[in-house]
Order: sequence, then C-alpha cells, then structure tokens
Amino acid sequence: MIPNKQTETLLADRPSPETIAAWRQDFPILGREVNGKPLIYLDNGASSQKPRAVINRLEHYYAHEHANIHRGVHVLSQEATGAYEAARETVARYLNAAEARECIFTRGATEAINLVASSWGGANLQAGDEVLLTVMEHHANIVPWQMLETRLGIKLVVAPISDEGELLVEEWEKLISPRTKLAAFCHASNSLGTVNPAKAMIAKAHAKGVPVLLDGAQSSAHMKIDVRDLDCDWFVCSGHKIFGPTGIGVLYGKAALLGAMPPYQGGGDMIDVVSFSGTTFRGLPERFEAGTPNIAGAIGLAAAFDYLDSIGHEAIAAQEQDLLAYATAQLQQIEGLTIYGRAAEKVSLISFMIDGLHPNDIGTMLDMDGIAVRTGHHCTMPLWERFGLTGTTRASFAFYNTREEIDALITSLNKIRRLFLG
Ligand code: C6P
Repeated sequence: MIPNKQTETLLADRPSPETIAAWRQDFPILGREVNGKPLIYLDNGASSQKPRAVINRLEHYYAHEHANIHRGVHVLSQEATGAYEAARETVARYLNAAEARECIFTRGATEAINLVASSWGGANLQAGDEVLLTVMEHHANIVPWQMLETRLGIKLVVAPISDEGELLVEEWEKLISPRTKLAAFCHASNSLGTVNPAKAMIAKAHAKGVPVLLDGAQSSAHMKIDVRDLDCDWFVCSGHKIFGPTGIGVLYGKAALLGAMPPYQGGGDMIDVVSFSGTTFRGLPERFEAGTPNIAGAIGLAAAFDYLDSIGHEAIAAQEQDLLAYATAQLQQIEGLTIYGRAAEKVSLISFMIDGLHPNDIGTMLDMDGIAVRTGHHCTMPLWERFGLTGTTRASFAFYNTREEIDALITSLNKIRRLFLG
C-alpha cells in the first residue's frame, strides 16, 4: 500500500505497546494456545473475537434478564424488551441513523441483503430492470440478485476493477443507465481490502435517481460509519465481524424506503391484526422482525458498539493501518509472494499467493504454528476469476493484533517456503 496523507497522520498516532497490551487483555481467547503455540488470530475478516464486555453482557442477560420480548406483562419480559429496544437505540446512535426504527435486526449482512432483494426487489423490479454490482462483491451481494434475475427477469450489470483492485469508478458511473434501478456495492472488499469511495459513488447514483445498498460487512469493524453522511439508502453489517455475537446483524434503511417495503417474512410480532379474511402489518421496525428475534444477540451487539466507542475509532484505525503498512512491507520481502489488492485506501487485510504453494497448504502449515488465516475463494469467486485465480491466502487484522504477530507470520511463511520449495 502506498500510504496516503490520511494514513501518514494515523501512523503518527499509533497506540503505545501498553495500550495494545491492555486491549488484548479484554479478549480472553487471545490468551489460548493452538497446536502448542500462542494463538495468532489473523482471520478477523471472517469473524472477529469477543471482548469480555460482550461475553459478560450475554452472561448477565441470560442469568438475570431473559424472557421473550414484546409479549409479556411480567417484569422479565418488560426488562428484556427494554434491553432489546435500548440495543436498537445504541445501534442507531452508532450508525448515526436518524431514528432507531430505521435499524432492523437480522441474522447478519447476508439476511439483510436478502431482505432488501426479496422485499424491495420483489415489489419494485421487473423484467429488463438492471441492478448494478461490482466484480469485487461477496456472494451475499450477488446471489440474492441472481435469484431475482431468475424470478423476475432483471439483469445484473457488473462494474470492472483495475489490476490494483480499485473499482473503475468512471466505468461504474457509465454503466448507470435509465434501466438501472439499484446500485449495490461493498464499502470494503473482503478479498482485496479495497475501500470504495462510497460517499461520492452514492452521490453520483442519486444524481441519476438510483438508490444504493451499501454492504458494510467489512467496513464496519474498521471505520466510523455514518449512514446519514454517506446518504446510503440501505446499509448492512454483521455483528460477529464487529466484535459482537454471531447470528445478529443490522439492516439500516431510510424510513421512507423501509416503510414502503412489504414484509419479508410473516409470523408473530410483525402483525397488527390477523384474521382468515386478511392480515394487517405493523410499522417499522417490527414489520421486518417476524418471530422471536435474537434478543441476546442484539443486546450483545450493543455492548460491542459501546466497547468500540470506549476504544475509539481513531485509535483503531491508527493501529490497523500501521499493521497493514508493516505487514505489506514485510510480506513483499518474501520471494515469489504476490499481494492481490494494492488500492490506495484499504482496510487491514492482505490477500496473497506464493509461487509454487497452494493457499490451503499455506493455511494448514500456518495453523501448525498457531496462526489462523483464511484460505480459498473467500466467497468472491467472480473476483478471483477476474485475476485468473481460484483463491488466495488472506491475513486480516484487528486492532488487537501486533507487529510481533506479523513477524511470526513472516517467519512461518519463510519456513513453509523452505520446507516445500527448498
Ligand atoms: N465475509 C469473509 O471471510 P455474513 O456471512 O452474513 O456475516 O456476511 C456476509 C458478507 C457480506 N459481505 C461481505 C463484504 C463479507 O465479507 C461477508 C462475509 C466473510 O470474508 C465470511 S464469507
């Protein structure tokens, strides 16, 4: 990565080793061993680890507060309802949504995109309409739209990227036509790390009357998200990637848009009146939360957001950008190693190949040294096809990772090279 002005400023503010050590103490799992070696967890892009603040909050909820919500007159139900709705307020504050009801709890980013595709897409798209994607999308932002292609006869249009892994924004803009009904793209690529210029792209799409769904699954752990400043129409993210529990995520949508969308799933809590002669539905957010939701997950996610606020987004970005620059420089020293994704703006992850070595072998050997990375296509098969590959090895960093862990990664990779290639 070529450090830009913003990165240079961040690197100057790098947290002290004592601060990083204190952060690490917050994550009990970082103290364990794997294969007899201290765990070095570099698979944060797949799922991040959980701080005590989240673990304790979940434990307290189940030990003292649990009941079903929105349904009971008893104290526990009211307390659980209060905690769940307070969690929604926290999420809204964290994303800077105008109102809490614009934040729908889902199982994760995947379900949130499927909700928009099924509900909004089903009601607003017809044969011949186009949805504009990019080649760097995760399968979660491809397949739900392909399902509409089959169901409704819509067309997917795919914007290209450069060899550096940057979206060709001018090409993307040229692909917006009168037939384009939606642009959906990732804020940050899970395979390349590329951060897309989301705010500018959203403004360009809006200027042509096209709404935008922003996939924040990979950006939300690394930067301050402000949905009102971005002006996105929908924003999706997954709690488990943001130091929160699994099985919880958020669909943010502008109230006017969400309010006009038909329900996604039917069931309890999303209805107003049910009769065999017809059913009426509640407003936001209940209309999109059919059935008993992941109450503990929502409460745990709010605890994760509070925890991240206590660390501070500037400190997180400074540490992660330092790790990214350091790891990039170190990896480039390894003979035969190619980094895929060399955008000027990246989140802290690096995809790479080493000549003569299969990513799965690299991943398995790293694991023997206690180092967890992801290998394979990372759910972006069309992207790797663009590069003539089937996948890579990916190291993805969180603010609790250290330069020493990157040194251990480099030592292990050099050892693997010598072992396999002599
Ligand atoms: N990427 C990765 O290792 P879920 O699975 O619903 O929490 O998130 C889906 C998703 C959507 N968009 C992007 C950009 C993503 O990176 C992901 C999840 C993980 O890269 C698991 S495949």
